[in-house]
Amino acid sequence: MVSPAGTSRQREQVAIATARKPEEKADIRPARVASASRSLNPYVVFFVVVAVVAILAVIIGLLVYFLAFDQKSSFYQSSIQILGVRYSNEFSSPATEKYRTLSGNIESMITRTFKESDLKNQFIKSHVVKLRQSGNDLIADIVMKFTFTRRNNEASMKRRIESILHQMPNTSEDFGMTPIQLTQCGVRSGLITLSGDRIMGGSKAEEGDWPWQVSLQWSNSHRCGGALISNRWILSAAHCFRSYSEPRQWIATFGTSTTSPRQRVGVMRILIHNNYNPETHENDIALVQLDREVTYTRYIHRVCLPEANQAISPGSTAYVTGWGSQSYSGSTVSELKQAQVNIISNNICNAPAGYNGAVLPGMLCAGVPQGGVDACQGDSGGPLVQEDSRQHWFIVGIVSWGYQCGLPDKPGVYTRVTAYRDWITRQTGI
Ligand code: 4AZ
Repeated sequence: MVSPAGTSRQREQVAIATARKPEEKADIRPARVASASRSLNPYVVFFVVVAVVAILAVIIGLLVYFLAFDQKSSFYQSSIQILGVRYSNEFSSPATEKYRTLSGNIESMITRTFKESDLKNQFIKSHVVKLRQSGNDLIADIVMKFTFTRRNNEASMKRRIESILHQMPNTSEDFGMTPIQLTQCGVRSGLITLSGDRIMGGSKAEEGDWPWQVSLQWSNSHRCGGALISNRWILSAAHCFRSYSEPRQWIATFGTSTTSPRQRVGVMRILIHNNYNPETHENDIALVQLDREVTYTRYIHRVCLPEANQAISPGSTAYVTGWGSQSYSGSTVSELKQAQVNIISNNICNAPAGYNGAVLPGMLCAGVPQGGVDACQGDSGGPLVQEDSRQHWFIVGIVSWGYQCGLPDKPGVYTRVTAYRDWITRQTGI
């Protein structure tokens, strides 16, 4: 039996034991305090909190961006039958008044319908690409532009667009609708910042304003301009290739800078008009076939070709673009330039003080009465373009010749593209 007091030896042991206890406690306590302060290091805690907050912010930011702001443009093509309008030949060319009026009405009707629908915020615009005949009926091929966020499902958007189109008045069912890549000619994508400055000392062209402009380079140096008329063909001047007819030595570059172009494509074939006459400059036209298809972008795109019978009115505005010199015998420039000129009738251009009869029917004059605004050396082969009332750009001239540059009564002379429209079709099928 052990009494509470115990023996003296027991007491001694107890005394030793109790005497040791404070020491044991002293051993343990500092160790505990040390491990607690390591796990709660304020710097580590701060770092962890900041990292978690930053990761959460990035995740929330990405979610908001993808759900709300990551918009993309989509183009849809459809065909609608216009009820109550019979097809006639006057609808066959976009240049006719009837075509323009009806297209404008159809576009307004589509715009009104979508602006009153639940896609009013997504609808951007519509455009009639073609009016055509189906039996006695008139069919309008249309393209519509929408912006959707990426989370919008393509198939469901298509269904919503289709159902809205079906509600349109005076139209019959559409004939299937497909998302498309924009392939229209003569449409500009950049901001339109035209000015009337000359090429000689003139204004810099903005990216996307003249997306059909091509630089034709021989041994990697700019020689002539050209205009993209399809993803394989460039329209240019015959005189550019007179002494330089080997296609493999040529390349075509796209974009406004010749030193850092957006695309470079090799040349496969050069077709010079058989009746090109260097003395009279007659038939100064050539076609350049690329060795691969150029990729259309908002900065690289084809220009429209005019109809053979399309009227080019004297006095109307046109633009000429190129990397040519800014004074006669000057050097070419590396950034594309633009100049606004006016069409001059062949009669006026052939006056004795002018070219005195040297301007032939397959040619076209453009300039300004007082001179100073003109194409010049290095602009040759490049396009002279005009805009129609529906903001489509047509190539009406090819820079060909002139007496020096920018002199009064000596405007630029261009190959008249309408006169060669059928030749172009025969050579290219376009
Ligand atoms: C040339 O030599 C040239 N002013 C081009 C255009 C004009 C004159 C000369 C028109 O390439």
